[in-house]
Amino acid sequence: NGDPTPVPRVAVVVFLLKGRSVLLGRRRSSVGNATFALPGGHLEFGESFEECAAREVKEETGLVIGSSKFLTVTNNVMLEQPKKCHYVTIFMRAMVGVDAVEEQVPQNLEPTKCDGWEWYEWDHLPHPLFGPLEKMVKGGFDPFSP
Ligand code: 8DG
Ligand code: MG
Ligand code: MG
Repeated sequence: NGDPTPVPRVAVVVFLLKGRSVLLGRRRSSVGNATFALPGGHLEFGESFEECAAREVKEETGLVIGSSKFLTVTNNVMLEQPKKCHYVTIFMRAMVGVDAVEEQVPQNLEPTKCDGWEWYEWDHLPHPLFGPLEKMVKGGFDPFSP
């Protein structure tokens, strides 16, 4: 396509945990369309991972997270997508109802990018999951473990 030379980008995504559930939304995107993914987006110039996590969660779901912690990072080369891309993805974890306002309800603030946010039990995840997330789940990654 007519894009300039592609480069890897940095994404920050958030495992929002509530009990044994995690918040997922079905994507509307040229990358991972119709797959279930975490809230998150691109790291902006000058941001910390924590700032990016809080901003993206707020922009996409309206939820306010008090703080978040770094979990892991993965390298995601997605050349089979309609839009080829390469992301270094930072995974953060945050709780809702613990260090933030209790029982906040997620809103779908970007309906052109997402079908809506729902809590899913970790042991009964929906599918298909977005590739980078699928890879972690298959590898046995557990966002609940300390
Ligand atoms: P922005 O303009 O708000 O910064 O970007 P966005 O529209 O929110 O970007 P995004 O596609 O939601 O996230 C950026 C990239 O992060 C995405 O294209 C690929 C990577 N990514 C993963 N795993 C996940 C995930 O579980 N959820 C989200 N949202 N992005 C993910 O590698
Ligand atoms: Mg975003
Ligand atoms: Mg996003």
